[in-house]
Amino acid sequence: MRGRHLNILGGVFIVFVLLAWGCANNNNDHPAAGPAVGFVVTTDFSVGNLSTLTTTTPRTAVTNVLGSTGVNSDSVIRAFGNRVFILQRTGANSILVIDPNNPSTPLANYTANDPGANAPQSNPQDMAFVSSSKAYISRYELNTILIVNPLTGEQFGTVDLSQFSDADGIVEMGRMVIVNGKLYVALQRVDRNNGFTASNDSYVVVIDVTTNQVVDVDPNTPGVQPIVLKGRNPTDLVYLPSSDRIYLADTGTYITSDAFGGVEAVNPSTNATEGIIISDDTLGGAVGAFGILNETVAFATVFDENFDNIVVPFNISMQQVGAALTGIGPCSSPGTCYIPSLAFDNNGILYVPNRDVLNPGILVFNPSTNGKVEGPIDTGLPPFEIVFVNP
Ligand SMILES: [Ca+2]
Repeated sequence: MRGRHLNILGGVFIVFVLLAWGCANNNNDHPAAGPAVGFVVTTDFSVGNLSTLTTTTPRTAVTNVLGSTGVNSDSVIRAFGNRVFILQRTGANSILVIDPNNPSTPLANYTANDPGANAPQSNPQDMAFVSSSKAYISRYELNTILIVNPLTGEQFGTVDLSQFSDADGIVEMGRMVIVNGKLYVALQRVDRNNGFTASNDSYVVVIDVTTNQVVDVDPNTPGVQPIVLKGRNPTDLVYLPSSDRIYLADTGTYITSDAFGGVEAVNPSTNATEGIIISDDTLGGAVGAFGILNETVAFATVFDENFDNIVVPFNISMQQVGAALTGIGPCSSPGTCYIPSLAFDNNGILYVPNRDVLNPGILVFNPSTNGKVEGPIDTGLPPFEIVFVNP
């Protein structure tokens, strides 16, 4: 990817970068065996809604579950236990709590902003769940992580990360995961005064979920150190228990010839990065979102030379990349194929939300053959992100 796309796409590009945050493949994206149901947040970037999707052939969607109320057009979706959480980001700054057995009537809709009528917009990005009564919410416009009861929105204070900000004063926190009692938070540290460019080191900050204190990953150096990533601009993050590694999708600068993009591995047992294990050059372009099932079955969205998303399989053990999935395109016109996230259901089947302008819908792939099983499945508005829960 060349830097010229930054200029050509201008503000659209920035919106895409901000929207590209969400991805359903967190540590809770493949639930235990059972009749899982998919919950898809949809949007045309003007209005948003929720669809449900069955997970057995023929898969069928129930669209616009939230009726005329809908959701904020910039929303992502998470699941924990038997609840679904819709993070309404720019403009709404709130969390919608959904009962999978009665999704049309949300259980709660609470603010992700600080208390007070004049509190600034927080732009919630991700939730990490300690329990059904404690969760963390990362907030892109602030330097503090919010601690809440995820079901009610009761606030329990914040964790201040402002010491890790870059020159523009904001850390740009995004994806999070909890591993062995520690919360790992990706800080993009992009330069928001220059088009959100990845001109600084990006960090992963470690927080003890018992004390809510930042962990010093380098006690031999004065001060409190984060994990300094080798790559930049992490936009997705997945923890794999079998390898005990956190994998980060370093989108980098979109210029693949530099050293800042690809799949980076962090060891949570040592709180050290192992660097980029598969570069964006090898992937075929800047990486966007992950779907990682295990060390041999993994997929990434990649921006091709037209800034269209393709999906490539990769093998973490072998550090190899396979041929891009077929059956997704062709794009209706260059630059219109956008795949914001990837996810697996409880049977290890891959779901690809394809936002192509002419033919949007959920595409379903079997990772054992990489062949398309079904799709595009109409989700009403174009799909953005999907999670699976056992109602
Ligand atoms: Ca910044």
